[in-house]
Amino acid sequence: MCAGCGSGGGASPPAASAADVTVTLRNVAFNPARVSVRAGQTVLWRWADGGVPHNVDFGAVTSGDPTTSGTYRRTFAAPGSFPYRCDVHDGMKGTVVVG
Ligand SMILES: [Cu+2]
Repeated sequence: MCAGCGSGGGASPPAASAADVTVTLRNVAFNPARVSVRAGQTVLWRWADGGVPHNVDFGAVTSGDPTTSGTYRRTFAAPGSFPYRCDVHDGMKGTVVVG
């Protein structure tokens, strides 16, 4: 335990909790761009592209403003195909397929 550590540098949250699939944001791309999960499972996006800002934008749901670090997770309750993009980079797209 480290009671005095305070909020720290924001490198990574403690105990990056259960994600079923991880997508890494690197080289101005979502890696992998297409992932498949089952309904009720969680996708974790992890920023790892140095100083290049990205976000995850599903339209109605987004990770927020573009950022250069951190994580975002979303749990998909219903089956379907959910395309998303990065608001900063036109060609940076991904899809979550929920079966
Ligand atoms: Cu981007």
